[in-house]
Amino acid sequence: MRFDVVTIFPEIFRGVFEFGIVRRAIDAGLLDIRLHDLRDYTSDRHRQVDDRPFGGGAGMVMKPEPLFRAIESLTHGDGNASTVLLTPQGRLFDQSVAREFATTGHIVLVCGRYEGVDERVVEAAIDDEVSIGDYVLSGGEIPAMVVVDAVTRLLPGAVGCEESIERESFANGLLDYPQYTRPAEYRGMKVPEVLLGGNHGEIEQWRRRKSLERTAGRRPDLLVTDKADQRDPEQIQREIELEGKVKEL
Ligand code: 4HQ
Repeated sequence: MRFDVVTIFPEIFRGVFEFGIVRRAIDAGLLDIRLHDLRDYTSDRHRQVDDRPFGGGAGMVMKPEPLFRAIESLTHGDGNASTVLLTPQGRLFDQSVAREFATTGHIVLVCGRYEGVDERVVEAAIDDEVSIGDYVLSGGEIPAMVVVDAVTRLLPGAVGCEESIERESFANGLLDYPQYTRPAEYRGMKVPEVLLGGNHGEIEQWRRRKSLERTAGRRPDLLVTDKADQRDPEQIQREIELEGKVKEL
C-alpha cells in the first residue's frame, strides 16, 4: 500500500511514522509513505501556497496551481490511485472507510491549511473527501496521520496477531469489553471472578455481555447501525434486556 501525503509541513509526520506498527509495516515492505512539501510545487519566488479569498472575508485560501501540480505529478500513470482531501466537509472516516482504503493500493492524502482549498481543486482533482470528526483543527495533517494509522492496522501482516484485530472495538461493531491483568487484586479492587476461572465459554459470554452493556450505555448509535452484526437490531436489544442490565437504549 502506498500513501503520498501533500502538505506544507512534511516534518511533523516523521516522528509519527517512525514508531510502532506503522514503522514495522514500512520496514516489512507492506507500506510505502512518501511526504511531499507543497511549496516544492510552486513556481514563484516566494513559494506562495495561499491567497486572499475572492468575495472577501477572513483568512486565506490554498491556491489551485501548486495543488494541481502536486496531485497530477503523483497520480499520473496510476489510474488506480485515489485522491483524498481531509476536510470537515467530508464523509465521516470510520472503520468501514478504513477497510475500504486498505484495499485501494495507492492513496494521495491532501492536507489543507488556512480556510481550506480552492473549490476547483476539489471538483477536478479530488476523488474523496473525509473528516475525522466534528471539530475544527488547524490543518489536515493530524487527520492524515489518523487515516494512515487506522488503514495500516488493516493491512494483512501489519499487526502481530490477526485475532486481536478481529476482537478490537468496531471490528464487531461494538465497544471493547473491560480488560484486566495481574495482580488479581490491587488496592482492594478485584478482577471479576469469571476471568480467573478458565471456563472459556463463560468468559466469552461475559465479554459479549460487557461489550453490549457498554455500547448501549455509551454509544447506542453503534447498536442501531451495527453493520457487522447480521442480526436485526431489535434482536440485539432483546439480548441486552434479557440480561436485565440495560432498561432502554
Ligand atoms: N480541518 N477532519 C480545516 C479539519 C478536519 C477534520 C482540516 C480544519 C482542513 C483546512 N479535517 N482545514 N475535522 O478540521 O478532517
